[in-house]
Amino acid sequence: MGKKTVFSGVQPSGALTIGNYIGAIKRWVPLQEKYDCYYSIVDQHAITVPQEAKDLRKNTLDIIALLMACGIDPKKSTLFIQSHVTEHAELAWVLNSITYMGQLNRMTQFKDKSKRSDENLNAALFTYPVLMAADILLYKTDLVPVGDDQKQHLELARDLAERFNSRYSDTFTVPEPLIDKSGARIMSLQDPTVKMSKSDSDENAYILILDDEAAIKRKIKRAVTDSVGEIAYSDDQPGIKNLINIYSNFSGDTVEDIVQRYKGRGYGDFKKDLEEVVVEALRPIRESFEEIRSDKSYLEEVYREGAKEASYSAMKVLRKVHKKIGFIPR
Ligand code: AQP
Repeated sequence: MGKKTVFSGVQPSGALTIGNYIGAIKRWVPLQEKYDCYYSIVDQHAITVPQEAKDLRKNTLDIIALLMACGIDPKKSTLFIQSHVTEHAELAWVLNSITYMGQLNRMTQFKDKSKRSDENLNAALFTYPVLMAADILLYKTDLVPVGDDQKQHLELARDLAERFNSRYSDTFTVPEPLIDKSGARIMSLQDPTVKMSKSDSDENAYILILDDEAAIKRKIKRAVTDSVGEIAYSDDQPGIKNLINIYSNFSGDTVEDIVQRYKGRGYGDFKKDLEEVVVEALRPIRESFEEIRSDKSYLEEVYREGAKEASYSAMKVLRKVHKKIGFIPR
């Protein structure tokens, strides 16, 4: 039995936040030891909301370097840019033909995002989950590390795989979610009822993985808390709860230990220590990022090699799909 396959992606729709780090990248690193991992910078997903070309270019390259700085090793995993592997868009088209409009209408992320950007509403935002299904199914993915927000999309990928398999015979692996019980959802520092998002218009709402020391400290100081004045891990204090989650994830200390340690102490004390914890945890990542990002030819080699590897697997699956649906082989 070979290793199981894992697929996950991150959108270059901005610079990555500590939410992306805690909820995704940090989890991806240990998976490399056990699974055959495909990690993609999903630029085709990013254009479902308007992007400036120069920013998209920069974010894509930054993210490749950042993933490596966080511990994604291109020798262990296949690290690639989605648009370099044309099979993603090709399979998405085929999958579109077996996706019901009603299914896409029910997607909560579409409903949320369409509310946010009314005038820019485009068809790609609507069919985004179909492209995501293609991303996953192209590599015969067994496991997809998903957060709560992506569960519905993975369900669609499973549904489309099963529908195709029963219509045309066994072709796709039906993927399973890889749920991490410890991974907390990191919330906005300005409104702890919504998730921390890299495309938030308020830069105080998020901490970027590459923020410098001064920015990290400033943002933590300004983070919204409450008037209770007690460090407790409670849904009634969502701001403090979120900061405890961040503390715990970066320090490795348990929530219980943290709450115990700060019993009877004020928010100022806690925030000051949190600043140090975050600054020190991100420092080595930022230093390693600078080194990798400055070596343009190495970066190129990594994403070209990654695309070659990914294409090799993707092509085999796509060929099979085309044959089954009756397309004439090239
Ligand atoms: N706040 C978060 N807490 C925990 N996990 C998070 N992720 C994102 N934000 C948080 C996880 O990061 C992975 C990559 O996400 P993505 O870039 O594909 O898009 P996203 O989930 O839509 O992230 P953003 O930052 O909110 O991007 P924008 O603002 O462009 O929409 C995913 O596994 C996600 O769960």
